[in-house]
Amino acid sequence: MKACIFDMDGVIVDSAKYHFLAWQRLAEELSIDFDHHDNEALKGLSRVDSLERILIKGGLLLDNNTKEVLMEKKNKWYLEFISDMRPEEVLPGVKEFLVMLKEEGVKIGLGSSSKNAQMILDKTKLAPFFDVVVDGNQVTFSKPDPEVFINGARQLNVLPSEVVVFEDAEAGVDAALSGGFHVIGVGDVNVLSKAEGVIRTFEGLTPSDVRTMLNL
Ligand code: B16
Ligand code: MG
Repeated sequence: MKACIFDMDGVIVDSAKYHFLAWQRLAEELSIDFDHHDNEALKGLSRVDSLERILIKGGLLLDNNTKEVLMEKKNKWYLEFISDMRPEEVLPGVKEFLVMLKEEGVKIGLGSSSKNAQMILDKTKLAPFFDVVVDGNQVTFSKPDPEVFINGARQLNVLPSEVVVFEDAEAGVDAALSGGFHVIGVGDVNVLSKAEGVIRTFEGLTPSDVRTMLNL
C-alpha cells in the first residue's frame, strides 16, 4: 500500500446528503418523484450524468441549454448547503486515519467526481493532507470510468495495484476495480458488495487493519 486515494462525497465528508437535498428540490420542480433509493444510483456520477438519470426517470427530453440552467440551479442550492461546512463535518476517524498514513509515508490522493471538491477540502481544512487532488474539473469520463483514479495514481507515481481506493458509491467501486486498484467500500455492505472489503466508518481504523483486510 504505497498510496490511498479517497473519494470525497460520502467518504471524507457527508456532503452526499446535500447533493440529495438539492437534486430532490430540482426533481420536485420538474414534478419527478425522487427518493433515497433513486439518489443511491446517482452517487459518484458527474453532475450531468446525474441530471440525465433524473430526466430519464421523469420521461423528460430537454435541450442542452435547459439542462445547463437546471444544473446551475442545482449547484447553486448545493453551494448554499455547503457554504457553512466546517472541519467538524469531516466524518469520524477520517482525520486520524490521514495522520497515520502520513506518519507511515503512505501517499494520499483525492479522486472525486465533484467540481466543488477543492472548496470542500479548504472549508474542512483537509487540503494540506492531500499530495494530489483529482476532481470533476480534470476528467473527461466520470465514474464508473477509472480515469479519475488512474490520473491520481499517475500523479502520485504509483501503480494501481499499489493503491487502496476508498469509495461509498457503486459507480466508484466499479471504477476502482476496472482500473486495477484495491478498493474498500465505505458504507452499506449490500450496496458495496463488489468491494474487496467494506467498513462502516473510519473510526478506530488503522493502516495495518487495511493491509490485513486486503492481504497486503
Ligand atoms: P458536483 P464523489 C460526486 O462526488 C458525488 O458523489 C455525486 O453525487 C455528484 O453528483 C458528483 O460528485 C458531482 O458533484 O455537482 O459537486 O460537481 O463522491 O465522486 O466525491
Ligand atoms: Mg462518493
